[in-house]
Amino acid sequence: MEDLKRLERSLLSRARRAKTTQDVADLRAEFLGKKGPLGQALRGLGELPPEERPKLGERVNALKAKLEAALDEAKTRVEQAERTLQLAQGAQDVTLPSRRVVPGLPHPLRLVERSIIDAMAGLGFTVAEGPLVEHDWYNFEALNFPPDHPARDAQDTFFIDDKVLLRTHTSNVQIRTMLKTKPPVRILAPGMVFRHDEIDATHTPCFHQVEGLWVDEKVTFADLKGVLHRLAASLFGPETRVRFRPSFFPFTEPSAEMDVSCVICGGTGGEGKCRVCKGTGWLEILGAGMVDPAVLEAVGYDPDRVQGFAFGMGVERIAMLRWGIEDIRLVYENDVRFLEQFSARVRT
Ligand code: 2U9
Repeated sequence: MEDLKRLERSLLSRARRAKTTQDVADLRAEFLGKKGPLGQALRGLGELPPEERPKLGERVNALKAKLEAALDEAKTRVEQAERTLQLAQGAQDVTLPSRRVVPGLPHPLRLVERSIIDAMAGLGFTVAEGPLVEHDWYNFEALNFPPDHPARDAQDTFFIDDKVLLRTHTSNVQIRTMLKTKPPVRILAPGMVFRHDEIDATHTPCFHQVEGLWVDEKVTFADLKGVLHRLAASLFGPETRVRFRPSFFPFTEPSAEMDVSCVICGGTGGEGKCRVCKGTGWLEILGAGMVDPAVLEAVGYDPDRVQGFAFGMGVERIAMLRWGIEDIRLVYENDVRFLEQFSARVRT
């Protein structure tokens, strides 16, 4: 017992004097290892008279626990000391100017999408979203596409299987919205769409659209013209003039294409030489029309009670016209020298 007391005092004092994590690890191996003093003491139990063995065994185990606790404490202490020393040696100069933070910028496509939404929000349009992977019914059938329409061909549309495809326009969003809401409906459907196109200066297989839909009891073609003229003025400036030409879409009747006076030559055609409008003075920016009664019927609306107009435009096309971008691929290459041109960087 006396030996154990002495052993305890000496080992605890050595633990207290440990200076490094290595010291603590060495002491742990020395004290608690098989060949250490405790192991020896336990082995020595056999030589004692049987009645003394339990008491001594208990003492040795208690000492073992005490040493473990002392070594844990020593470990925490030296680790903290080592960390303090490290910090002092490699002290940070907090007055050193930091590296310039380069803030992100909105992508030009986002800027166009945002300006369309902002212009239309003032007229009561809200934004709706829907799936990019869609069933044929929401993308074609409900929109009055006949079964043999060329857009329904694998040449033009990415099919996942017979009936599931990547949406070719955002019109599936208006269909889904009308199915779950009663009229009136006044929504914008911005988002990504997919068409099986060869890549060139004006086509990519994935592009963006903003479509709009306004259905109510008395929405007329005059409303369509007024709303879309306002949108054009918001996007291209208050002087912008518009004209409507007849067109055809399966989902609208009558249908029209809207042109704006050229953003570059102001509609003069630049003596027939304007590079952007090819001398015509006009730029086609969107398609529109009165929603076909067959489409209203497909979503359970009564075409004798409600009517409305819809429109659609390509976001890339608007961006290219607005900034005179000649090749759509630039918009997807993510070259910062290109992207930085579309809004003033916040200087830090
Ligand atoms: C519903 C009913 C009608 C959306 C419309 C257009 C005309 C149109 C093109 C513009 C350029 C597509 O990106 S583009 O190639 N879009 O010309 N889109 S009317 O009509 C709808 C939509 C939903 C329920």
